[in-house]
Amino acid sequence: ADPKMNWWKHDKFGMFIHWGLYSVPAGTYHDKKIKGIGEWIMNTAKIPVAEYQQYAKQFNPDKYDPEAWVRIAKDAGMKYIVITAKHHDGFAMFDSKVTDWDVVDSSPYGKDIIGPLIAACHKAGLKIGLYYSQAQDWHHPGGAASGGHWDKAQDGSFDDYIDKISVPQVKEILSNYGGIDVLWWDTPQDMTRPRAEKFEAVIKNYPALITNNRLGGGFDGDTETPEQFVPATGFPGRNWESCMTMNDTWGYKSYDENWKSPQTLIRNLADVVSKGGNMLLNVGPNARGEIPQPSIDRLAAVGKWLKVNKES
Ligand code: FUL
Repeated sequence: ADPKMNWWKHDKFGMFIHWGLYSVPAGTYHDKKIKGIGEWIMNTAKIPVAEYQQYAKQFNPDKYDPEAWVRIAKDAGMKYIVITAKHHDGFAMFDSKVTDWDVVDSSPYGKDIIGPLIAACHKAGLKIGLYYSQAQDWHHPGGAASGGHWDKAQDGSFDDYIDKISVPQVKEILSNYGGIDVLWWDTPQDMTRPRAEKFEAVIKNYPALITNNRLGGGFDGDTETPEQFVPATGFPGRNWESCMTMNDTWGYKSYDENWKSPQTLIRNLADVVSKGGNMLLNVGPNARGEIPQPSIDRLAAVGKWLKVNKES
């Protein structure tokens, strides 16, 4: 057993946060409700890069209160948080030096989102992980896109994108703050071994860092990542973490009210833990920086159940 996994195996329950510019359209584009998960709206609706860029000008989360988020997680019995530092739309929620496509340079908010959440987690004794979309990037030229590019502005060399945007940004998020516990890769489209090795070379400098199995290029990482399900028999011999939504989207959609009941969420948590896994349960804050009330209510119910059953 790998000692760096000790806290993770003990802690079992974390909060996933999908937050980015997609919280501005919130599932609607040109007055049309766009089907599917909210953070994919740019791809699903084939929104041109220049048009999607306009959402940045509307991103000004006046209600963002990372300490309140951490309290909500803690009261739910969660011990760690994983937040999207950059999702597939390529928009960095931190101050990146290798692009202006980030919250500090391109939004009226003009401040780092990630740093204050890391600080709040550290202060409260929660572990913190960063999600980073290393392959898909629908903004920077050359970035991968599921289904292919739909705008000429996206064309370019994937290797240049890896070398000039993706790898440098991974270096940034790991070195800017310190104390990052998890790096959560996603959708390894076109990730060959030589490409993945460039990321491996960076994370080697962080021996305590836990990474998932989504880097690609044949690297297993530390954890399996069943998405939206509980594997019947777990993953014998592997650490694993089910990630799940409370409604039908990761990123905020204003009209998705298909909430799972607290009973279902508690049963899923017990199911996962009984099979030896972790649960990463998602919230999708809105563009003002609020976690939707139905999510808050459900997390409170889970926390109450854990307390009654003497969680420690
Ligand atoms: C998927 C992504 O494409 C979704 O947008 C979401 O982030 C989920 C957790 O992973 O593969």
